[in-house]
Amino acid sequence: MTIDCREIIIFNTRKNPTIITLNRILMNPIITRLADAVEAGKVDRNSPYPPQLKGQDGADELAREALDVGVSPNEVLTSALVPAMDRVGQKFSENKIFVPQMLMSAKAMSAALVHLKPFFQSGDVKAKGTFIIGTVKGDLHDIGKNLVAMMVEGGGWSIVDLGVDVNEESFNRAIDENPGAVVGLSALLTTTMANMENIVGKIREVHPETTILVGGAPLNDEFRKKIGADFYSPDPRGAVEYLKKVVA
Ligand code: B1M
Repeated sequence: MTIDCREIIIFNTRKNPTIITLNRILMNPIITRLADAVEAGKVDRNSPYPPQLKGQDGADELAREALDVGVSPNEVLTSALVPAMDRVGQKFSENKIFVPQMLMSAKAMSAALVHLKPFFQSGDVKAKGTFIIGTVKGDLHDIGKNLVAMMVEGGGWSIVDLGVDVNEESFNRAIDENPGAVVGLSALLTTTMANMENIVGKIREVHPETTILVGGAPLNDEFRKKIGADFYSPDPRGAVEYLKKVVA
């Protein structure tokens, strides 16, 4: 059986999710090109890596182009950038790529995120409160943390971004300097989940009233309960929704 684009659109109206995804890819080849650029670690046209893509557009130009032709920022994120990083992680697990390649993909994703940032920021007055965020001690992964910060800022919060590899003293100092702030901790490694537990404990000792939100791929709600944090969100949207309830 052959399928052409029209048949795919007909399936699409019947809300078959697989076909909708296929349809999107067909309708927006830019999404596929962007995902490929991130997976290959091609940051921008001038970047020499990878040599086989020399002179071609990278994540920087392709993300801009995708938005310019009307692909929604959310689509750019969920259909191109996040799946590309998942494939990078998969290849790393299979020893098909190594840390330097993973780092180049992260740089490419960050270059694309620069273009998404204005769309995730509403321009609201930052009046809802202060959100302190950091990736916990021992952990250098910052893309998920940056996305959460971007979207929470878009939800009307002032952000204090402590960066990566953040210890308990830095979190507690930031709370001293921003009384009443909500704190968000990110961890991407199973090994740094233990550091997260320790940091939450130390924050609770010094600032027992602080609302603490945790997230990151290896976490779940059971772990959140075990370490005594207030909320676990698997994604930035959940964090934003929770924060709305905090100020309600
Ligand atoms: Co690393 N790494 N990495 N890495 N890396 C992972 C996480 C891994 C799963 C890859 C794999 O093996 N398949 C694996 C962890 C295994 C484990 O412990 N379970 C791994 C490893 C092993 C390592 C090293 C140990 C490798 C080594 O050196 N041998 C090393 C550790 C360094 C360190 O931190 N001390 C390492 C290093 C790196 C780079 C530096 C090269 C680079 C990070 C660069 C950077 O961040 N600037 C890197 C990358 C890029 C990855 C993968 C491929 C992609 C991570 C990412 O950015 N994803 C990752 C594999 C994967 O995730 N599939 C992998 C995209 C991002 C949007 O998703 O970060 O999950 P994520 O964030 C999500 C949610 O988790 C959530 O929202 C985000 C958006 O949906 N979220 C929150 C995150 N924080 C939140 C906080 C919240 C709420 C939601 O509230 C506060």
